[in-house]
Amino acid sequence: MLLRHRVGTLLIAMACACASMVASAHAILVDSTPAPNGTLSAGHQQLIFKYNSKIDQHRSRLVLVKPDHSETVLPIRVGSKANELDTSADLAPGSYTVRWQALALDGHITRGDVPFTVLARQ
Ligand SMILES: [Cu+2]
Repeated sequence: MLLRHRVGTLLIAMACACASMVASAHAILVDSTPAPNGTLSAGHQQLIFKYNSKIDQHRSRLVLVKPDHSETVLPIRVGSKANELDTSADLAPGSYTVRWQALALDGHITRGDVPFTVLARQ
């Protein structure tokens, strides 16, 4: 009777630990270049999106929304850090957004927008 009770308690404790591990494996954007609402100079620029966990770079997506609202899928650089989506783009002055979609290793997809402004080179 006592043993059965202990096993039950142990299983509940393991389930909780597992659930919190899954929750923390979601890909959350922790840093980016450009920063949200930040600026970049016009020209060929590296764009870097850094997450709190490893992500599947082959099944994640970066879409650049240009000042005219047209959308371009940006090629994600293979071989970058496992917790980053890296790309580059030729940028003219104007208002842009990168629409990111990241697949974490737990199979969950998170999405977000990083709006930024490209300024003419001084
Ligand atoms: Cu998840």
